[in-house]
Parts: sequence; structure tokens; C-alpha cells
Amino acid sequence: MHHAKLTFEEVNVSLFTEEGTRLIEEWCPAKRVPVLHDGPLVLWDSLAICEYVADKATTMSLWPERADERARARAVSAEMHAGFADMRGSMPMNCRRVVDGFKPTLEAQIDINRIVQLFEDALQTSGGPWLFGHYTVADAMYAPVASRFQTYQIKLPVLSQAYVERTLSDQPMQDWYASAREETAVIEKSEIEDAK
Ligand SMILES: N[C@@H](CCC(=O)N[C@@H](CS)C(=O)NCC(=O)O)C(=O)O
Repeated sequence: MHHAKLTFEEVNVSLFTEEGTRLIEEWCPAKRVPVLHDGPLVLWDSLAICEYVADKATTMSLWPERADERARARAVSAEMHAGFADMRGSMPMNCRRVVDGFKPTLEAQIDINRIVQLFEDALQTSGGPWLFGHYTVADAMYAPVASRFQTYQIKLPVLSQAYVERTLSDQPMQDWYASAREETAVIEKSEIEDAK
């Protein structure tokens, strides 16, 4: 939404707290975040939100222009949305941490390998700097992955590493990190210990 220069108000929901649970129940029929409210429309799924934001964007296109590239960007986005459960489960996003000596499980490593293959393929085909050249929904979908790769210090090939750094230095992401640093809430299950 920042990339599309849309005006919106963000409500911070502290997950797994009494107040957070109350807010989610009030705002989202699926009892999950993110949820987008636009007038009477309540949209409770991240990929559906991205599609809606892309429809609303007038200053730029949030999908590639060419139909074949758009189809690939949708497949890449859907793969993130529906997949990588092992990586997502064992490497929770925690943008306030850098974990030392982290060793992914075999299953998480298989997810990481597939993501790297997908990054390298998209970046080589498009020439970068984003997965499909200019910024698209696919990049938004993989922003939490870039954050995880930094948190767990995952070694990456050059192109993928440059892409992760670009994602993390993108202004909306920098602003997000700055807000996160000001938060004090801790989700215990997302605090992975450093290796001894
Ligand atoms: N399919 C949903 C999944 C959303 C989801 O699992 N959100 C998590 C945070 S990333 C959540 O709301 N967890 C709160 C809970 O489980 O109570 C989407 O991508 O929008």
C-alpha cells in the first residue's frame, strides 16, 4: 500500500494478548491478521488484500505488465501464501532479533532451497532489482522471508543476498522495522535461542 501511495491507517494488534484477541474478534471474521477494512468491505486474507490493493493502485502497477510474467508472479505469490510451512513454523518472523548459530531443520532447509531457486530464477529472468523488474505483489509476499533470512543468518547466493538486502533497505520496510523496535511486546514462541 505504501508502494502504491494509497492512504491508509494502520492498527497495531498485539497477537496472543487479551486486548489483541478482542480486537481481532471485533475486526476479522477469520480471527487472523492482516485484515483490511475499506468502507463496508472487510477483507481478511493477505493475498486477496494484495489483489485488491493492486486493483486500487493508480500510480503504479503492482503486477507485471505482460500476461505471462503476471501469471508467474501470481504463482510465486501463491507458492508463498500456501507453502513453506516448515520454514515458517520453525523460523518465526522476528525482526527485532538476529539469531546466532541457527541450523534449519532438514524440512526448513528444503523450503529455503526452493525459495532460493525461485529468487534466482526470477531475478535472472527479470534482471532485477525486484523479482519481476519493478516492485510487485510478489516482493511484498516475500518481504517476511527476507526478514527471516536476516534473522537466522541464512547463507545465500549473491543475487538472492542482494535481493534480501534490497527488500530490507526498502523505505516501507525500514519504517516497519523502526516501528517494531519501539514495541515492547514479546511473543515467547517466536524467540528462538542462539546456539550454545
Ligand atoms: N491466510 C491468512 C493467514 C493469516 C495468519 O495466519 N495470520 C497470523 C499472523 S501472521 C495470525 O493472525 N495469527 C493469530 C492467531 O493465530 O491467533 C493470510 O495470509 O492472510
